[in-house]
Amino acid sequence: MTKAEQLQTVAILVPGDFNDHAVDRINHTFRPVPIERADPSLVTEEMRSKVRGIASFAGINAAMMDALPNLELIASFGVGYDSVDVGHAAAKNIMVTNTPDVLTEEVADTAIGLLINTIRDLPRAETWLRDGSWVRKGNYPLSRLTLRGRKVGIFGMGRIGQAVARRLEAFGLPVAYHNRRRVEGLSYQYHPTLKGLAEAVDTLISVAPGGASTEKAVNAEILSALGASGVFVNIGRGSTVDEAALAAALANGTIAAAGLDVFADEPNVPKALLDAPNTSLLPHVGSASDHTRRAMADLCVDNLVSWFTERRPLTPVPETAHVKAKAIPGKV
Ligand code: NAP
Ligand code: 8YV
Repeated sequence: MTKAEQLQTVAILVPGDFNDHAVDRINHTFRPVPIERADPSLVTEEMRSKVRGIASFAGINAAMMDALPNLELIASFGVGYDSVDVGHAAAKNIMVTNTPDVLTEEVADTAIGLLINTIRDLPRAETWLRDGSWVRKGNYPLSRLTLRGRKVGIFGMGRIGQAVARRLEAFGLPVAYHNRRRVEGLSYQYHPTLKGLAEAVDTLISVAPGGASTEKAVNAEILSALGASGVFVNIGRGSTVDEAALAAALANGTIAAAGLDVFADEPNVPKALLDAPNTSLLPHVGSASDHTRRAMADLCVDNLVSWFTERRPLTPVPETAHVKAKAIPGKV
């Protein structure tokens, strides 16, 4: 058998409604195994004995990994992988890959769009034009807020955070940041605590990953430190925010406005945030262009191809970078 013929025998589980381009490539390269969702109760005996890889948007928990004893690789679609139990994967010698870099500039563009929508009220101004208010009532009211004179803090100065910061430099705005560690070679002001950052700026952009270490990190104390002219933008993960505290801060004037692309329980958005006049909301579209989703799909599938031909991943997550592929005699 040629390598390509051998690859067509490798069973890859594809939960739910996956990216079309990724599905196309998996169908042509591997033996695709669709499943309604990543739920161990839906795993058949056939899947249990055959599946060696998963390509997934969705979270993969420990029970799902345990239901697939021959699982070698989880190729996660997206850079954030908080919904995959990577600790369990590492303990079971299962490799996890993600799709960094190829989406960085797109997500940074979206963050800037959301920031401007939030501050200058552009979505509501467009509605004013479209619903005839411009003709009936006259000019749209002046925006209460402006980007001019703002100081911006970035929570999560990684790949995307730095791409956002580069854009803000071009806007003439000073940038500071908080990470657990200072980033070598960056001249932006570093704050060792999120509270210190929030006190020093009036505009906080979160690009931090989800997970235990950031759970509800943006809470009432941080919002109060941001202050009454404060604007909060979240393009990272919804779990990093205490949404009840955010809704209260928006309602009582603790901060001025918020722009959110991500939510704690997607696609459900708390009514208080939907109803607030000072929010700008997007349905998790940070990377959602054909161009960028295709690049993510290619990297997701290239990880599968590399693992099952070269026996190494292209973009492993740090927690499983040490995992080595087992040699399977006579097989890819
Ligand atoms: P990255 O390069 O790994 O950057 C993450 C940054 O967050 C790092 O600088 C890291 O620095 C910091 N960080 C991590 N845990 C922290 C903690 N507990 N406290 C403070 N800082 C912490 O990742 P990226 O490629 O920029 O992506 C960032 C996140 O954006 C993803 O994980 C994902 O959740 C989100 N995202 C959203 C969309 C969207 O559509 N809205 C699209 C893509 C990505 P330290 O390790 O030094 O703390
Ligand atoms: C995707 C994202 O929408 O990469 C991420 O972490 O949040 C987005 O790019 C998501 O991963 C699709 O599943």
